[in-house]
Amino acid sequence: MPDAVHVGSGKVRELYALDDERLLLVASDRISTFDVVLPTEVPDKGRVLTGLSGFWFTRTRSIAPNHLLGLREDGRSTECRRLEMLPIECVVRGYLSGSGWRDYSATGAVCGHELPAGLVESTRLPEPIFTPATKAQSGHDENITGAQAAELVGAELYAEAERVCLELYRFAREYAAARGIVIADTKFELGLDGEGRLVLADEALTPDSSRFWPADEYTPGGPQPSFDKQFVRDFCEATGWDKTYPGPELPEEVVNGTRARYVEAFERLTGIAFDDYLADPEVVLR
Ligand code: Q0N
Repeated sequence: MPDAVHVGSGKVRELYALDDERLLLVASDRISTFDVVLPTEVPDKGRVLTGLSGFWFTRTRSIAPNHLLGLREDGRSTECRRLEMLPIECVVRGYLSGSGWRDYSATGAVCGHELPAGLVESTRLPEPIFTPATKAQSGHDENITGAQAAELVGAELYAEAERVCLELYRFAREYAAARGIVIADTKFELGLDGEGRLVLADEALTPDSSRFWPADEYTPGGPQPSFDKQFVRDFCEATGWDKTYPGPELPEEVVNGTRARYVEAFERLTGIAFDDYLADPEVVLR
């Protein structure tokens, strides 16, 4: 891409500057598990995530403005507005899992939210909670309290971020539940535009930025299978891999099964055939 300057890298995405006001967010087919990017790609994974984000951006515009300007023909590239990003990860949890479950088990609270005693892993919380985290440059994001997050971004902006993120999550989880997918939790990235408005950025409400669980298998009291990555996790566990770099190559049947799960999540949530998305990515924006 001769006209785009590379400005950032995530584990599976790349960010390019198109000009002073516009960025290009490109989702690769790379997949990570246990925090390691594997040497084998899952074909079309980046397109599924890009299409799903575009779908949600279009349907949540009345809750919050977002950075999306358009999708490219390749189906994996989002043209977006360049924002001033907030220095916090905006996590919403509707279920007790991952670091939320670990923190609750150790302290009875998650990011300062005191929860009832005796909750089991993966339980649905009485109300979704906003649990901000710091953006770690390398390694793991660290959960912080609302008070700490408010110090980083200011009390007014923090309160607005919490309100918007809870509303986005509630909307998406209800939508997804009706289509057989539990969105257990999700991470949003917010930024400010030139007028100081809070804007939803990055990818949103995808299986990479959220925990998706198959609703028909939901059983509180332990960890839940991942809607998208369970074949990968099971395979990796069975190899005896120590979960440090490099990870194992994935066999064809694991790649194919995983690709099918990503496509299934896309089709269930959007109601759009994935082939129709490939033919014209902007179908998700209508
Ligand atoms: C931005 N990140 C974090 C891609 C994902 N619209 C924007 N304006 C300014 N900055 C950003 C966005 C967006 N989206 C978001 N970093 C910069 C996630 N990145 C990490 C690199 O790969």
